[in-house]
Amino acid sequence: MDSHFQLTLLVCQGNGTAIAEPRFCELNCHSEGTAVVFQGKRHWETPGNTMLRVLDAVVTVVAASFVLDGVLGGYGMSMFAAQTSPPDPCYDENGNPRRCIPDFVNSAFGKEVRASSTCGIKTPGRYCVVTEKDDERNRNCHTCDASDPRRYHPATYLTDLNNPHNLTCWQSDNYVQYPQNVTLTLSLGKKFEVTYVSLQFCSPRPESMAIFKSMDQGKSWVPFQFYSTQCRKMYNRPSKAGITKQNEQEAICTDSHTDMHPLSGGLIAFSTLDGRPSAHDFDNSPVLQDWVTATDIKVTFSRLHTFGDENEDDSELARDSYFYAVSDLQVGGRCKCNGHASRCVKDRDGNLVCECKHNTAGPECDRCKPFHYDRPWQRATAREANECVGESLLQMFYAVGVLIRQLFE
Ligand SMILES: [Ca+2]
Repeated sequence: MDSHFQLTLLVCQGNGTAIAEPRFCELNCHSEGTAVVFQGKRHWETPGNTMLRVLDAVVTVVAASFVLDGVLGGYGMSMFAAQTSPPDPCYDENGNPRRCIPDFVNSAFGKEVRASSTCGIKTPGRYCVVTEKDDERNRNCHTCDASDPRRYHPATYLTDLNNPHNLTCWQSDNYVQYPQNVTLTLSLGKKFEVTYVSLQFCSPRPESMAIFKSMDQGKSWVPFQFYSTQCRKMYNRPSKAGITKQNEQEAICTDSHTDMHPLSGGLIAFSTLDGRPSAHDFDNSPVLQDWVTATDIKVTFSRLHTFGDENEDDSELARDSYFYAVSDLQVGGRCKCNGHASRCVKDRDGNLVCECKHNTAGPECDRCKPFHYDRPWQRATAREANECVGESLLQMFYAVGVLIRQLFE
């Protein structure tokens, strides 16, 4: 069978619902009976009587035989031969399945981020930008106002097009200081394999912050990485703990990238596989495959850097100088399809799903399609496509279907 042809078997269940999507043949189920329509011609119909359930099964087999007839060289062949499509990355030039993966993308781009605090929403407010020149500190104050687009700093600015010449920054309320925090939460829409999470700051970088991930649409969260000048005190973790084969799925805390300088433009970039021993053998590391998998990302800003002047006489001016501001939040990775799809698409309900090949199914191609259970599902590797197979069952359907048709013709 040419593997370029997507074969869809139509099975009518006893309750009158069709499972599997019509493609080459249409199986209509209704309360009175069941019909097989192939290429616009009605080939078989069951009456509405007590034998319906039995006939459903017969019709199913006949439907399968019609479909297979076409695929295995019958009258459908000319139609299929005319359907030439561009090369599919999931199959080689000989039609053999091979591993395929979606493109690497910034999966945060254009997505909505929920910020627990954004300046100017409750009321227009002053904020002051600190600059330093020759040991002298200056504060230039502005207004953040949600009702004025020129003075607003909404969360949409976190994931808009990042133009280095015209930075757009999200900004929190002033002085949301420890133990209060500010969070940014982002849903990726489905499981992704995340390679990095990065933030470019318009304010100084936080003194302490954490990155979390969820694998269940935000129901539960696990830490990805901590940044703090005081790891033990803030997050009860040692600073720069080593990662071994035994704790590859643990978040670590580091004091790097926590300096208050630069006062603007600083970057924090967390690479999910960096320093993890099995990273070079990712194909064979279920632990790391799990570690990089996320449906949602949350960033928690736990503590602001200050110059220590927030409690002095002019503390109001100082406090208006301390806030979190970020120009770009990126989540670099690939739509997770387990090596069985080369792209993700929106389904009928608008949900992002893998376009599964290799006879697989599910949002992450994480199971075998119906009738392809001849061996257990497996993730594809660089060497093996590990496609789902079930041809023996199809051949059996075909043989039985032809036999039944001969009996009734
Ligand atoms: Ca921006």
